[in-house]
Amino acid sequence: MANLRHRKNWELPERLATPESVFVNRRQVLKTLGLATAGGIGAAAGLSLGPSRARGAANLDQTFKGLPALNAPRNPAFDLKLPLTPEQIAAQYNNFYEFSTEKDDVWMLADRMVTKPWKFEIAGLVDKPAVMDLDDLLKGIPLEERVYRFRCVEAWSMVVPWTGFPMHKLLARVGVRSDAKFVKLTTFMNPEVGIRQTGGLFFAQEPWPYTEGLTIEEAMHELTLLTVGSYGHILPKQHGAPMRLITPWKYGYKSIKSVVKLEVTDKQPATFWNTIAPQEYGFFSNVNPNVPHPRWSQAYERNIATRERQPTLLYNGYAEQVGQLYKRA
Ligand SMILES: Nc1nc2c(c(=O)[nH]1)N[C@H]1C(S)=C(S)[C@@H](COP(=O)(O)O)O[C@H]1N2
Ligand SMILES: [Mo]
Repeated sequence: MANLRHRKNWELPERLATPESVFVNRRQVLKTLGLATAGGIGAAAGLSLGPSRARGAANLDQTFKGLPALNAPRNPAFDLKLPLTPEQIAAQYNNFYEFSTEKDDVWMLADRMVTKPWKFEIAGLVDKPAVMDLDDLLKGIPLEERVYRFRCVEAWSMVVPWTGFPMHKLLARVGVRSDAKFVKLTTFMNPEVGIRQTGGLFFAQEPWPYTEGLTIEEAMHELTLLTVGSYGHILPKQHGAPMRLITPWKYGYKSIKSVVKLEVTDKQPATFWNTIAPQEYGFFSNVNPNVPHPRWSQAYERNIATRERQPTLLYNGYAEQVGQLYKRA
């Protein structure tokens, strides 16, 4: 199997779901083309894709230290008594396939994203559809900090203080119509920025832009957080600036980054991972230790900071809050 360079043996990447025929190791390809250099992906991408694409953060600290503070009060109802994952660990261990399939390259490559100004669209079955600047949208919505567990389907986990607001506040503002059944979220689409969105070359079958979805009941749930910050400041780009979703009881891929559109619909939306491999990545994707992924167990997870192996909790520890969403009458 190729592409194991950065992988610890306990990591089981989502990308292995990609059909073998379209899965090509990037470094291997660059090497074959004679483009891999000691400079790593920054240099390699620059050489292979043109000089403007060589630009990217050169220093991890610069990507998250000194970002504007948010000063939002921590909500005591969501203050876990768990050690936080140190920011410098979370900031260099990212899944953001618009930029790279390598977790430790994302912080460099996401630097090219321009996140201000940021146009945001609200569409579909709402009383007040709108296209507006994200800053205007955020006016008048109070922000709060919440410490949440985060669990990727690859069986790694972390604990992060996010800053944001529950999605139901925005939905109440725009007025959800009575025929609404789902919410669909979409990430930006711009292959000049998200250099893996080209759809041509190696990954033609990936359904860009990245999309995700929730039932309207899930979208209205108190835990569902539209997130604009982490660790007390605005979101670093690698975590999905300027605004992403966090649904802490679901596998991480539901927590879509750098969202440009929210659409209320009456049909279950197609989603990125569910389209690639529906048998592996269900629409609901609730964390459940008793439902193994077809290719690995979900009974345990590994904390990315402490490296401790711990039992997976039903709904990632949020069963009390979300359990009733999934009870059949
Ligand atoms: N647009 C977009 N959102 C995304 C992804 C992605 O590739 N693109 N990856 C998802 C996955 S698989 C995970 S585990 C989390 C990772 O979030 P983090 O890098 O902030 O820890 O983002 C999710 N949101
Ligand atoms: Mo993930």
